Amino acid sequence: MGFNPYEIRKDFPVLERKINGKRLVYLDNAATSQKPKQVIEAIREYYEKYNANVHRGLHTLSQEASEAYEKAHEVIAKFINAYSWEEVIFTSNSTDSLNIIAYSWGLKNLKKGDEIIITVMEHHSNMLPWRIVARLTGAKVKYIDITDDGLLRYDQLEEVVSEKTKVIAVTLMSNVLGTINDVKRIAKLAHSVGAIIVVDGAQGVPHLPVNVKELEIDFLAFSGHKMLGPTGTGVLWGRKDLLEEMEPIKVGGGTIKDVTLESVEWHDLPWRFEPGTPNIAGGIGLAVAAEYLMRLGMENVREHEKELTAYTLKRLEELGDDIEYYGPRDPEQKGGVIAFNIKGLHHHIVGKSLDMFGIAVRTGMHCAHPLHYRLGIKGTVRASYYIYNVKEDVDALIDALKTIVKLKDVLSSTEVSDVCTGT
Ligand code: C6P
Repeated sequence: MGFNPYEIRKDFPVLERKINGKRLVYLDNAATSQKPKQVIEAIREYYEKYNANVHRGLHTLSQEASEAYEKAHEVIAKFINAYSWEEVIFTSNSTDSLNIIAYSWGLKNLKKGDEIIITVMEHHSNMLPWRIVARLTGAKVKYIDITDDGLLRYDQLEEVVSEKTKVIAVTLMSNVLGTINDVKRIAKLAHSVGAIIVVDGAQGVPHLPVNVKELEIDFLAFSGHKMLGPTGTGVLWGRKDLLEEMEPIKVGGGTIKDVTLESVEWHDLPWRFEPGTPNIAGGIGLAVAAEYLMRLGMENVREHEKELTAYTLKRLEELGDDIEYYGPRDPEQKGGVIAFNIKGLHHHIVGKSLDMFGIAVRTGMHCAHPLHYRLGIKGTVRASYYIYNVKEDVDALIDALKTIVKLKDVLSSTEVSDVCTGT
């Protein structure tokens, strides 16, 4: 399959929808992506033809479901170039994966005096678990700042890393700034002091080619639902030697080889970390999503989004002083995530107004409150791209923003509470 976003769009039934009488322009991909008909069909087929529990039955349906579910792990291993499918653990989302790493690895390996390094651009899901584990173990959390351009302060990171550092937890790509972090460089730094690196790939994995061997990282978390897969799917990848040393924190059915009243023998990888009946349909759907992306080629996905980002940044200039945007200006250093504000208008008012034009964006603090406080702002409007977005979507966004700017006086008198009840 060559990379043609206009052809790709045909696989996404939801894109045919009209919102407020306008063509749907879906620019909320960083929150969750749309699903192609191939994924929807795979889930439907599972439920219609071989729905059964996995690893718990000798009957045909259970065997078929188990085989498809196991194969799904192999597909994901291929997608990120893991050493083995046994290192691929299916979870419910990135948050779940990051919590498992922080608790399972952290509680066993951290103690008073140790240091955990994270960055101010982290999503709460790669910040709060570490803070709790630090509190439980007596370890200390240290934060790395960003530059005015929204890039990671590598100089500060190099200063802070020491023999006390036991883990560096960092996002591959910021869900607000779009900043792509050099995790290979950070991995080298971590390993130079005997620490591990945990990479939050929630935004990076769906949009960039990711090769865990090449990056030389230790753990990677990502969400299936942000990469064309079903909601309720996520992945935790970890180096086998590290996973083998870890105790599962969520235990019960499926996690054991044997249990007596006195002892327990954990199951092989990855099952020891997949307690209870898993999201079988979700896992099967996720593998189809990964296959779809592999057919497109992740280099092509990245290239396409880079073009859209460069085009957006250029066109945003037409809004002059009315717009303020955050994060790197160079599309080489940035994924397809553009967070901005229209001066004098609350972000929620802008977001709700864009919806009137059929344009779906996210507004608020995007589960990255400390980053917004660091930027000195209370929220942003965020447009984020994926494989089915086209230049016409960017044009629709810019045209709508121009109209919104023209209507600024009227819109600024709207009560924010009339359009939004949350943050
Ligand atoms: N960010 C956004 O709109 P979950 O929700 O568990 O699938 O992913 C959590 C997560 C972790 N790290 C990063 C960098 C993320 O962007 C996200 C999810 C969504 O920005 C929903 S808050």
